[in-house]
Amino acid sequence: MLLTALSLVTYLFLYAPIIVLVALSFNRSRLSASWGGFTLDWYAKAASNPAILSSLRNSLIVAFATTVIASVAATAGALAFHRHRFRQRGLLEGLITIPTVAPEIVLATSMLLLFASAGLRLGFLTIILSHVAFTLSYAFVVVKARIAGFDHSLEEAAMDLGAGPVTTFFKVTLPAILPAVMAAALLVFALSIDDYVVTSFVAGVGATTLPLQIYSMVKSGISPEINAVSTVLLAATALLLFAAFLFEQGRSARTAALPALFGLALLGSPFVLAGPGTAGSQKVLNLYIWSNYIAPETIAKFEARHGVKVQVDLYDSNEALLAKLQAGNAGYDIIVPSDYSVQVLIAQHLLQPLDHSALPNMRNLDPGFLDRSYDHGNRYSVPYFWGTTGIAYDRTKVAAPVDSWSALWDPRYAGRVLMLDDAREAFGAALKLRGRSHNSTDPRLLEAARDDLLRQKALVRAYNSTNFEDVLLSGDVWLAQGWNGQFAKAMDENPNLVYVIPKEGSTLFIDNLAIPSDARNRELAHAFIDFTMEPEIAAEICRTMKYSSPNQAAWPLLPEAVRKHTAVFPPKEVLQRLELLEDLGDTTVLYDRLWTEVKSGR
Ligand code: N2P
Repeated sequence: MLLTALSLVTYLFLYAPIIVLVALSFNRSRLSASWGGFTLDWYAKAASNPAILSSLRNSLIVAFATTVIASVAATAGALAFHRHRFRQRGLLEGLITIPTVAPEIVLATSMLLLFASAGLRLGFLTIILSHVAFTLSYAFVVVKARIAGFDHSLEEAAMDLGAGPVTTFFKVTLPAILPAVMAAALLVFALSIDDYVVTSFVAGVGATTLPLQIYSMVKSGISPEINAVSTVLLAATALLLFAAFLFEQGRSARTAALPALFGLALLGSPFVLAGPGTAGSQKVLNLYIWSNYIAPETIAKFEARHGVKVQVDLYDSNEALLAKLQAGNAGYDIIVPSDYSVQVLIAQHLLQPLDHSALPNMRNLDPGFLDRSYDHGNRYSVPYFWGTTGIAYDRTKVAAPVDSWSALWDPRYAGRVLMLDDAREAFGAALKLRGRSHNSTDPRLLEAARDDLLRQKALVRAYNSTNFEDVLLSGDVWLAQGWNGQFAKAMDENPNLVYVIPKEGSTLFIDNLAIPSDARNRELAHAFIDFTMEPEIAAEICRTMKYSSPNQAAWPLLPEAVRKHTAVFPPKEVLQRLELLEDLGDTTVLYDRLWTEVKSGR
């Protein structure tokens, strides 16, 4: 009795999340909290989403290539071990299987390092190579187990009767071990199609696979569309693995192939639904930009005008951007570094000089944002957005008006505080509260700031630089450190939200468009930069994202509500309290270390 109950609970524990996911994929309501009736709409929507389709296509290309290479290699290897006795056989066999137990994150890091040092550009090739590397061992184990009982004398008999080695292989050996090879192939396919960790390291641009696409969509909120895609992926992998199991059990090829065919058909079905014309060989501009920094409609305008495709990848911190570029071969054509990161990238020769003659719309920019210390003469960068870091709070929940960073350390708000997941901004707040500059480099002072942040941690509900404004809107937190544009949007949704720049001062940021030194589409990149500086486009970008526009020709085109929004364009006296973050050189390492201590400490 007890045992039955325990097993029930265990199964529920294992499968409840999946059941919820599948159920929600059929939920008419967008909100996961309420059931709005049955619908297949989310499946239709997912099947007509070009980003999902192209990532699925990429995943299928990778999985097929990986399957062929890994199965052939694993079969050859397994046969070799089966046939020949040689010294160190046990050791060598062990070495092949180690990747099945090695931590995936280690495999991922080492592949990335290897590719970077070999100068390989990240893309399809690197994904396929890595997938082969980690699936090969699984395939080897499966084939080897199955051919253990394979009788060598059959091959000898065939040879004796005059068959050459090739004929013997195809007429005798292969048919005998085929079930094992099929089982291995299906396993490899299933492993490859849903891999995230390794792929995220070695993907580069233009080769986004389905799992990467799903994750990047989740970052901007879980939509039922994702539930639908995940359900399809889940069903397809389950069918493939079931087929692999049947092959391994030695069921007839027909029985075993059936679920496999169903699984593959499921993965192919979106293309049938979407009809022809989704594939294309257009030119692609690879844009790496902050999340919440450009609207799809703006991208669509550029694509239509130039007949190109813009592939957008998102990040949420300068450190993530720098890491990606420093790893090399990222393949982006345009990036959007903040002030101090422009300085770092120039020093490391990771940017290429801009051709000002291809950027006539630069004349629309407010000269106050040009020729700044991080890039004199704007040789490498042009301002795209500027903005502020501040605190937004819900005045129905936070009684006293907030005017200081100390509010984020106030025990009354325990569990209701959100901080940016950003070393420079979090330390910036702590340093300002101590009356010091957020560009301080004194180790003693920084350690004190770390202790402040550790103390604050008991009150912090979340560190979040992605959708901090949503967390505030949902009521999960009452006060949040964050960037002005997303807060300005949230304030339009909830008039009880207030945005303040603390009296101790805060960050002014200027985020810039720049072209990495290894960018391939130099000309198109310039066209894009110039496009964003057209008055109408700059106005659209500012109106939709609510970060502050450095484009003075766009200001008259902005709706009054945006022009007068104090969170978007702060008054002069507030501006005086702001300063830019600067590149701190060697001290950056110290910030990294202390920030890790804050995040991992208690
Ligand atoms: C957009 C973040 C604003 C950029 N999500 C801060 N430099």
